[in-house]
Amino acid sequence: MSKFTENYIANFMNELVAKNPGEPEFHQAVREVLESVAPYLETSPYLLDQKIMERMVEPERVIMFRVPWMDDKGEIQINRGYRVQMNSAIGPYKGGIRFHKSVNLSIMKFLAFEQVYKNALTTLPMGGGKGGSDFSPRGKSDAEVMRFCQSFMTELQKHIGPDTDVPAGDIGVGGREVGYLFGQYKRLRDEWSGTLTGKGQTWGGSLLRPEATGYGACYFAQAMLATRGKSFEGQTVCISGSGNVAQYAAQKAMRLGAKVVTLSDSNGFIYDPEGLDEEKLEYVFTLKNVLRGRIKEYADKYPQAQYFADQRPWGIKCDIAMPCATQNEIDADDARKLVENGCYCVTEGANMPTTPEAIAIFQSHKLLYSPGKASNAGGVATSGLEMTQNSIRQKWTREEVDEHLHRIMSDIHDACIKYGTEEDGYINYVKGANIAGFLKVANAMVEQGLV
Ligand code: NDP
Ligand code: 2IT
Repeated sequence: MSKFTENYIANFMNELVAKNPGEPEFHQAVREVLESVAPYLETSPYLLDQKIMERMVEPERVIMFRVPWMDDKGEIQINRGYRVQMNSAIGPYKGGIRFHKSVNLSIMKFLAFEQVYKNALTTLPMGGGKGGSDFSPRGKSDAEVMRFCQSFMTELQKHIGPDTDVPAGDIGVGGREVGYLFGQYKRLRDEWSGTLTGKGQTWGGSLLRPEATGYGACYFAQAMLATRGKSFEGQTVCISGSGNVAQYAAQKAMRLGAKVVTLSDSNGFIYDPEGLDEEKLEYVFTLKNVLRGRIKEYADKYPQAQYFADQRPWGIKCDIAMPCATQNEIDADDARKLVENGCYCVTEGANMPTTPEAIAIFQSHKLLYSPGKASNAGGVATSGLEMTQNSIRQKWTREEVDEHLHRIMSDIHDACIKYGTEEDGYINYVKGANIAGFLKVANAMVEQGLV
């Protein structure tokens, strides 16, 4: 790295931290992009003069609002709602909504920032945004979740629309929540439009949207593995999380011939040395999506599996790791364990699950390592396909959607190779994804003038 680039990054980060204090996740996400993009900027004084990176880290708009609701006991509850509309250069703001007790402005901004580059990589015309609340649906009744969603949407609906901003799911927001949010939106606006994605199959949802993030991550992993003449066949896979992304990553990896041996939640993980099969996975779907239970119960049902409380799955020997739970869930110690145990491919289903120190370990050991903004883009891409279907008032078949999804993941992989291949032939997927996403958005911003 040249002295110029080093100074540029240092000054940029000092200003960013001073201007956005107390937002460590946002700082982390920006630094990662900046480290990829700054050397490129040095060769492009025009983009430097245009202050494109400085503009990109300033959200176009941040909406923060009170969400009052009443619980089943008649007690008043107050949560905080957010929508960060980060960048609309290449299309309407697009990105999920997260309901989790840890949600704060830093997490919203890091997710919205990553979403801008991810959406650009999908090849579809979508800008980047993210929203959510510090409300946790866990342990709440359906009626409480509905009342919360209705209160949340009563405010949010003022700021979104099919050509303005199109939210979807993320942690804590699945089919049930999208349903309640959409119902309230439709009632207040008196319009039926594709303003949310991840909708139900009978009311505008795209086939394969529930599966898309996990499946897309596996398609991306297939492309990564193919660069080394490998495939999922016969490989042992560790997956974290047991929600939407983890469930479908497990299903696809398994169907591609892999042995999936772990799943987790925020209380611990299960290790099934025999691997998941269709029946066990069906149980996980029911346990998590219908009974809303905990992954611990898997080990009660299948005694050959072990449950490890308060631990993450990265100490289990595997060939391929797919973090599909949350940010910063693989730290340097976890990374060292994975490398020591022979893991050679890490494909992120979650957003920013690997700390910078852990990424450095993977890359120095030349692992196949892909950042979420590349490998989990299948979810938002299929949301984009849902928007298209809603606009043209059609519903595509599963095969049609799957074909688009395959093509998009393969195009993202090609973009990573184009911008991320290093002199020794190693594909730096972080660099490739960041530069490819950045260039598309940067050029659109330049062409649209100083807005
Ligand atoms: P879900 O709510 O369906 O599942 C989340 C899973 O992760 C649960 O098993 C949850 O366990 C676990 N988890 C959540 N927070 C933590 C935590 N702090 N520590 C440990 N485990 C945790 O969410 P999704 O599957 O949709 O999302 C998972 C990841 O994928 C997130 O990073 C999300 O941003 C990303 N993503 C999601 C997409 C989508 O289409 N849904 C698209 C692209 C990325 P518990 O029940 O204990 O909370
Ligand atoms: O992080 C993500 O890409 C998502 N949560 C999906 C967003 C979307 O609009 O489908």
